[in-house]
Amino acid sequence: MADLRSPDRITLTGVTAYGHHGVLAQEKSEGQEFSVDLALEVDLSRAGASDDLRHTVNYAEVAADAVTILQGPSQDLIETVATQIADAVLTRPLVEAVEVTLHKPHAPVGVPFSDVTVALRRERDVPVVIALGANLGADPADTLERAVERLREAAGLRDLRVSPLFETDPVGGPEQPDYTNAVALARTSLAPWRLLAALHGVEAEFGRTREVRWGARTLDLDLIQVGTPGLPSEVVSDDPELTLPHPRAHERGFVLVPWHALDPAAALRVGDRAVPVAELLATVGDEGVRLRG
Ligand code: A4P
Ligand code: MG
Repeated sequence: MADLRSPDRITLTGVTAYGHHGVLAQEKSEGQEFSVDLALEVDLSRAGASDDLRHTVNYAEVAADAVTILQGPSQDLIETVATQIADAVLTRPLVEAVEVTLHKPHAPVGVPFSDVTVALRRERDVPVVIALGANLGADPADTLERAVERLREAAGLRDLRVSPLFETDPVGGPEQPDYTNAVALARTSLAPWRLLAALHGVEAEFGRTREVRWGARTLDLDLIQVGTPGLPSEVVSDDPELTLPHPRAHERGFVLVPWHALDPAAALRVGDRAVPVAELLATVGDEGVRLRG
């Protein structure tokens, strides 16, 4: 598989706070100083071009989160504290991985020493829902099947599962052929923005081969949902370049029917509610959406 790790990093070293972590009663009652070093793997190319703080990770907020955990409820092990810090950093959607090094320089070691640390690396791992559609080219069903294979490779998707293919009446737009649609579920470590770029890359690969002949794109890959509604992994965005959840998914049979076929327990955020896809489907109906024979 292609190496999709971002080469860019934000590092923050020596974030210090007084905490009460340790196995001994004295450590819990009196406390001591802890410090943490963080290395965040974040693609910085967009922020580098836009000069916009929303396109990167605010390191002041990350530092504040780390201090809150260092000062927070007492844990016996610094392994636990380091893991809590990693989990908190990874709730930021642009962070694809984080290395945490936690220092406890005054630990009760019993011999002269200068420092003790634990270091760990954790990757982002969130569920994603992708809708696939095609209505041009010699064989749209074959396009979708090959596109799924490219997604696995080019977008670094794990645990990829794909719905059956459906033939669907076109919704909106000019007069055009029927679509073939499917929905894929997977897990990814990519930030949503980088996943969308990977989807566009796969679209372009398929578009290029058909462009001359048909003069139109043959493959549409939409990001429907990132994370689980209501959980810290959920990403909600009103950025027009990447709106999450997809603003039209909840009213589209050609997304809801394949999604429900693949995951009958799925839910989609609509406004401030996580609504079962089955419930949305009951409203929208499955007219114009036929399982491909
Ligand atoms: N964009 C913003 N949010 C997202 C997101 N969550 N996922 C931006 C993907 N893209 C998102 O999309 C245009 C721009 O939307 C992108 O540059 C991206 O930054 P596009 O895929 O290039 O263009 P599009 O698909 O023609 O536009 P749009 O508005 O996304 O159209 P839809 O809503 O995807 O509709 N009928 C049937 N039966 N089956 C279909 O699959 N598809 C469409 C296209 C219409 N009717 C259909 C079907
Ligand atoms: Mg689209």
